[in-house]
Amino acid sequence: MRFTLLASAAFVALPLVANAQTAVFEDLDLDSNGSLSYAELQAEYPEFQEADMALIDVDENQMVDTGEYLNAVEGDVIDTVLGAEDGRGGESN
Ligand SMILES: [Ca+2]
Ligand SMILES: [Ca+2]
Repeated sequence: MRFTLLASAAFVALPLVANAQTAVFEDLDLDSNGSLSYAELQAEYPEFQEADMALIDVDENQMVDTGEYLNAVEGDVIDTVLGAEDGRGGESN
């Protein structure tokens, strides 16, 4: 019984991670237009530079859509750009 519960937890874990990231995306999307502008990213991550957009904005339309954001998260691009996984609500500086 215990093994069954563990296996079930493993199966639901991945979708939950994706859902959590999608929730973060929606949180960042201040005007709810389905994509993140540089201003919206910078509002959440003050250390985010305009040049960093090129690392995330794969199709170079100056907007980060859900797929680009999830790719950046999964590829640790966000972590690399921001220098920390937990970049939210930093009190330094
Ligand atoms: Ca937006
Ligand atoms: Ca884009």
